[in-house]
Parts: sequence; structure tokens; C-alpha cells
Amino acid sequence: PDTKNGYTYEDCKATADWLLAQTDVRPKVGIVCGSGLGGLAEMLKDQVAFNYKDIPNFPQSTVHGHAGRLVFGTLKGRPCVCMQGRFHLYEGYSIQKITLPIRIFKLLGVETVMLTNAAGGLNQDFKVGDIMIIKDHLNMPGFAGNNPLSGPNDERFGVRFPCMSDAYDRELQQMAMDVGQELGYGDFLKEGVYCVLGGPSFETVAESRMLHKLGADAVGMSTAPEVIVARHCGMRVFALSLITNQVVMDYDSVEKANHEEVLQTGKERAEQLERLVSTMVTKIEHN
Ligand code: 6GU
Repeated sequence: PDTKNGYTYEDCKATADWLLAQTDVRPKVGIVCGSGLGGLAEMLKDQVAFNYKDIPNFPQSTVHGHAGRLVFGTLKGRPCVCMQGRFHLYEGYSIQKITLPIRIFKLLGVETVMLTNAAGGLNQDFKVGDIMIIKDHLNMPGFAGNNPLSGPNDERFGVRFPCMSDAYDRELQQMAMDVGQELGYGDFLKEGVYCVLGGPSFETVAESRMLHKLGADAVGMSTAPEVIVARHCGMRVFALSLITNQVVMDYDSVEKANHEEVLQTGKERAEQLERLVSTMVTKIEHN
């Protein structure tokens, strides 16, 4: 895979301008769909879609369950752009490459980024099928120096040392709770801290116990790097995890994490998760 790790402002601008020349949609909301959660993209009206392989500078999705299309369109009249399939560290791409689409969002005019993912539940009160509103994250690759903002900083995107204590927009979290209640999702709508690991191997029992002790409620392999890049360039962020499996926390368990389980649960709850996000899109105010 391509591991080019520096994309200049001009690289991003070239990609954004290439896209803007081919669609009249001027999205205010950018959505990133997680594993098995790409159905949201299908809800867009008057679609203009691009395969990742046709977009200049774009990586390609290599994971089963991820389609690999950038879809422009409207959700109940609101202009949106949606990544149907995202990029992960474990695919071998640099962290700058997996977060490139977020900067493209910014240059397309996006003001609010909404992300979804499939995650394993660490919080013992969570059940498979719960939807977790992400209120904060633990960025484990960042602890090891793998941060998407490593390298020269371009002030046209943001400051050298961006604040992350307010990464997840409080108002949007509250809106999700309210909308979720209205839709009758109260029983399975939770909130918590998302922990990202590099993957692709799932956690050992010792690792899962450690993450739980550190304050993580769910664990996955995405989202936090994208959130960092989105906050760096001043976009509002909202993110949801679908709890697709309970992480194995003891040595007696006969459960084993597997990708098929992740995709199956995704299918069952996906529609409700998609309705939550699309309803929120119609309520978000933009300048
Ligand atoms: Cl159990 N772990 C990780 N790291 N990612 C996941 C997952 C588990 N379930 C879905 N995605």
C-alpha cells in the first residue's frame, strides 16, 4: 500500500476542486460510515457518487463490509457528503492517508462531521446492539507517536497544538439523546469513551482488562484519528459506536471476537442507527 505520509494543503485543494467541479452539491455535513453501516449513503437523494479509486490522491478500501464510494446528495433536503467505507491503520496506510478525506470535507465546505463505527463493548452494562454516543476517546496510536497531525503543521488547516478536551460537541450529544428518546431508542442508547487500537488483531484478555481499567467503554480500530483532524481544522464532531460484540474479559469465556459477528449485528441495528443520524442532520443549524 501507499504510505505517503504528507499531504499538502495544495494536494487536498486539488482533490476538493476536482470533486466540486463534478457536482452542484455543497455539503455542510460530512458523514463517515463504519463497517456494515454504509446504508446511510443509500438514503441520499439526487446522488453523485465517486469510487475511491477514481478520486485523485484517495486511498482505496480493502475491507469486506466497506463499499469504497464517496457519495454526494441530500438528506431530507440538506446537502451532505458521505464516505461509504473508511480507511484504517491496519490496511497499511499511513495515518495521514486515512484522515485525508476529513481535510477534503473541510475544503468542500463541510462544517459538521458525523462518524459511525462498529466497536466491541468493554462496559459491562452494554449489550450487543447498543448504540454508544461517543463523549471522549483514548487515542492509543497517538501515545506511541502515531498522530495524524505529526509532521509539519499548515496553519491554513489549524494550530500546531490543538485542544482536544472539547473534541465531541456537547450540543450534538444532547441532540442525539433527545432524538433517540423521540424515536424510542432509549433502551439501547448509551454514552461512553471510545478507545482506538491499531488492529487488525482483536484484543487479548489482558489488553481488554487494561483498557477497561483505563476508562474505555468500547474499543475499535477507527474514528479517533479522523476526529483529531476534524477538530484541528475547526469542524464540529459527532460520533456513534454500534456495539457489535462484547469484548472477552475472562479466560473461561468461550466467546471469540470475529468479523462476521460484527457485520451481522451491524445489519440488525443499522437502520435505527441510520435513522438517528439522518434525523439529526435535519436539525443541525449551519451558517
Ligand atoms: Cl472486540 N475490538 C476491536 N478492536 N474492534 C472492534 C471490535 C473489537 N468489535 C468491532 N470492532
